[in-house]
Amino acid sequence: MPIARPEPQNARVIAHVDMDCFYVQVEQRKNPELRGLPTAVVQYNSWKGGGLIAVGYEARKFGVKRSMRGDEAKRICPNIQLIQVPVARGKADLNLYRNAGSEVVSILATKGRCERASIDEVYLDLTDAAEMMLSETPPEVLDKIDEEVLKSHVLGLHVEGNGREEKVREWLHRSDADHQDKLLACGAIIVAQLRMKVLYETKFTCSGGIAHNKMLAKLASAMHKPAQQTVVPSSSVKDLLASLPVKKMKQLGGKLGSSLQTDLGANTVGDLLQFSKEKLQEHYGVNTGTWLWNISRGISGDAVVDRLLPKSHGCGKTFPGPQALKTFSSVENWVNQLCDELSERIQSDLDQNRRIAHTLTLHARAFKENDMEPQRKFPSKSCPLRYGTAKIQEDAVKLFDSGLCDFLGSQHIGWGITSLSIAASKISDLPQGTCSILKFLEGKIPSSASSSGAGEFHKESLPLSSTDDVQSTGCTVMDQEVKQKALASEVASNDIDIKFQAKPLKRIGSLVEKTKDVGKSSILKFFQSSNSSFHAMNQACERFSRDQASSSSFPECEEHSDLEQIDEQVGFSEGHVDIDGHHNQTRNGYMWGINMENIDPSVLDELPMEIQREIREWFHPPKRANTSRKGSSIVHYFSPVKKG
Ligand code: DCP
Repeated sequence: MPIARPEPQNARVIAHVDMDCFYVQVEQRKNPELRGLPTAVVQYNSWKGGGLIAVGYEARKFGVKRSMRGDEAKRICPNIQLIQVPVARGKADLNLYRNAGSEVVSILATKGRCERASIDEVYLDLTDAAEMMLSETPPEVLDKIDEEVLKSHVLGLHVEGNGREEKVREWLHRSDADHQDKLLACGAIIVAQLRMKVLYETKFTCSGGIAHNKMLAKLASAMHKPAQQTVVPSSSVKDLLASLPVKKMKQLGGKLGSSLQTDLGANTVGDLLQFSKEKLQEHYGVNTGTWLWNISRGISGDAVVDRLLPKSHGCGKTFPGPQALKTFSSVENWVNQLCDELSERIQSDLDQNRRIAHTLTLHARAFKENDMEPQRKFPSKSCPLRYGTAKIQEDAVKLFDSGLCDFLGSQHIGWGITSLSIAASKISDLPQGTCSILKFLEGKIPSSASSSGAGEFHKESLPLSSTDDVQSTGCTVMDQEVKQKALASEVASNDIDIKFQAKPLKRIGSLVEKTKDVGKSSILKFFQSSNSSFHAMNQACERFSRDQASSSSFPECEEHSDLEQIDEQVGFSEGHVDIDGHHNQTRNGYMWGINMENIDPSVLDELPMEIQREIREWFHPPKRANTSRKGSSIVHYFSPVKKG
């Protein structure tokens, strides 16, 4: 469901940058002989020449489209070069493209807040950079303006013949322009510079949209491709939306857009202008009605969220036509393969970025033979995510079983699976201190244990090291803006089951007991002794406070009708319930269901003062505590250098 957010009072400069025919460019950089040739990237599945997933602009001139298969593309463009996506584990391996996307993001992120919205697109908030340029070197005083800036398309600027660059130069130089337009002019210069830097450093071209909000910037970036940029001054918004088909607007591609067409007779976004806010609210509820009223006027207050990494990891595989999976063992085989990849990716996210995923979701498309209820969809299922490939596989198979049960209902008939995907979502940062304490505990484990058991412990127990709940940190992973492309499936669940975390910590305890010096350690005993304290400290370490904990051996499932709906839930987890079923209050002594006063002080006394202080701050944070500050004493104290 879209969220109605008013625009902030001060004008912003927002850019949307989208790579051009991205996978094709990546392949052309890898193999420069392909440059200039009509090229497309095809899926792993080679049926009818493989489905096209990216089409280069040279091939588009021949009418080749993404919806085609390779054979058809060859018919209309015989010289087309069809490149198959890299393959691993019997399916497409997108790492090459993901990494290429990261290269671009690291360049774009240098000028302002940057939100990676998909594998090949980002939003940038360039307000500060534009304001600074305006106060130091406003465009009107610039003698020389780069050609790339002059090639910009400025909506509403009427240009005939070849005079566009001159017109754009005049527009940029206008001293009588209002502050908003002057900011956009600065934005256009900054985006052109960034795009050139991307080209210079990565050899990739991209296109950009520059406007006062994300919605308009995204619309604009797609208007002139490849390797161009489009600016949307406020005065042009009305005309832009007047002709924009509702279905082209983000969030209106589905049922809501269809309802606008059939129930209100609104075919373009501009058509909505004729309806009062009250009328739209009456039809679609207060929030959606307000949002519709806003967007028809080009109003959208969505912020650019500071996020350079994906907000979830997903991988999937389709099994079209005769390839449909019809037995449990074939499904299990593929679920295992997907889990293997997912596990590798979340582990590397953890290692490289110190981020941890909390929720595992399985989604499938299925059919029944002689179906009596063809509308019934295979429900998406979620459960708390446990680290370790075998555990993810085990849980994913159970999620599938559960989904299939619901899908079949009481019917005992044949079935087939035409697509499977799994995703790890609800990703949050690992707090520095927590990780270091776990490392510290690990460091106390004798080396014989660490070569076998400790490795396992490390993997299994890492989910314990979660950070704050999303709301209390204002964590950015919950933002709504992610295109559902190859980067990730967007899924969420609120349930985190503490039982999954208990085992690894117990294992730490038993391993630790084997060591002489650590056996005495009361902080370690603390972890293993008191059950309630154990849970509490467990949560203190993890901050995994979530709705309910289940004691069954089967992961608590959540059902979602479709991934879009799941995405909408992200970021709206309500008040949390601790493991005892009590509502947690955030950032106080009871945050994790434990009162600091209940901890035997000697438990902490063994640790150096700075570490004690940091742990105490977890329970009694100072008013402006900054738990993620750099140079955390815990991190320094237990840094790997000291460990040995
Ligand atoms: N992609 C995919 N499957 C899809 C859509 C896209 O695998 N159904 C991949 C291939 C694309 C990349 O994501 O190269 C980016 O998708 P875009 O929609 O941005 O399209 P392109 O970058 O290919 O082309 P354009 O220049 O039109 O943006």
